[in-house]
Amino acid sequence: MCVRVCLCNKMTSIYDEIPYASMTESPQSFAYLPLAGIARKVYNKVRPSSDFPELPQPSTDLKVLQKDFMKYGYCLVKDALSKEEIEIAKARLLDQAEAECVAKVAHVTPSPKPKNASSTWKGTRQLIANMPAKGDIFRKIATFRSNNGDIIEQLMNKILGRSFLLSSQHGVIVEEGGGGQELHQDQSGFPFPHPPYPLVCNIIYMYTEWNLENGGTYVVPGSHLKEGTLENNVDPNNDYTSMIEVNTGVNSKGVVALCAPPGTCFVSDGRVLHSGATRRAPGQRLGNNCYYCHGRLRQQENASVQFTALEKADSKLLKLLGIQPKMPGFHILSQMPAQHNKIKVPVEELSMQRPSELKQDFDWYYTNTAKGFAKISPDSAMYKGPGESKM
Ligand SMILES: O=C(O)CCC(=O)C(=O)O
Ligand SMILES: [Fe+2]
Repeated sequence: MCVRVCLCNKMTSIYDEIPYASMTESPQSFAYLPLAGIARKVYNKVRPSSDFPELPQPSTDLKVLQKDFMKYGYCLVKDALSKEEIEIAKARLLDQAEAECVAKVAHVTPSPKPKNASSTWKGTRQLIANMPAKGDIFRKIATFRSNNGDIIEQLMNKILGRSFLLSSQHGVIVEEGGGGQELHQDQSGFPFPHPPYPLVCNIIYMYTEWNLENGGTYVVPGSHLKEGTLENNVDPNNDYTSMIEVNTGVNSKGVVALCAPPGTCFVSDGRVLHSGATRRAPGQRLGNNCYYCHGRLRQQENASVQFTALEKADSKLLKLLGIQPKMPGFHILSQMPAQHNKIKVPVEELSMQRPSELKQDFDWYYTNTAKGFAKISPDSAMYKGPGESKM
């Protein structure tokens, strides 16, 4: 006789309810990785990566780059940008950034001002979003046509497979006192457990020198894998304070600030722990991020809504944006998205040389993004109230 049926009608089984939503929204997800405040706590202990000659050095040797990437979760490509490309990128970035501030469509995040702030202290980090629409040099970088772009593209094909996409491309300007972030994984939006390979790969192109004083990116070298294995190391149940402060094995360096000359790019495994670092020196840290994702994932910037300079994109860029099919089986993406036509005045290439452009009634003014930035940085962002667009 079946005891379970006779004794109680309330017997439960694992098949009674669908549990998956609660698994992704519970302490398994990003917000619950216990990393908040750690970057601040170790601020005075961070050492420059140049103290450790065994850590990745800028290289163009594909064998060295692969080995560094596997062991430390990142590698540094030497002369990713030529000297001439750096100057062009810097000039376009600074012009676009200033024009966005004057037009009040800028993404500026200020940090709280410390009591002993120097006279040059600005404490801001400005993000210049949707870069493929904002200059030839940025399109060149995103499509691996810069100086050593071919080496970077070979790495990318090995890391994410040939169908990878450009998830977002943005410029970053860090002023003295700005740029600090919490330690994170770039693929942290994905619920745990993660698969045993990176889902995303962020590349940071350095237009100025990266070092401890200049706000060189903080990295925990080797934090992506359990030492000597291909198993993921980052897990919500880890004790991160002791991992970063006690430090054993490949993680013995704790948090380091990347040191590398202008023109270098940092190619990172989406699982390695890192963060933007507070710039301690006067002046600006200039660069841009190209954040690529696996071809089966949703992109961070929705190209069909935000990438509006389509006529300037060649076939290679359209494929990276997911607008033209990159691999067989993706033909569904080959039509122009309807949403694209709804934007009337997009924020594209703006310049201080063309002041009349800055007075347009940008759709951006009516977005939730504008609402957020106008609140924290009203000098460089304006909100005109809810409109149709919700970027
Ligand atoms: O700006 C940096 O150095 C790092 C930025 C970063 O990690 C991010 O935006 O995800
Ligand atoms: Fe990041």
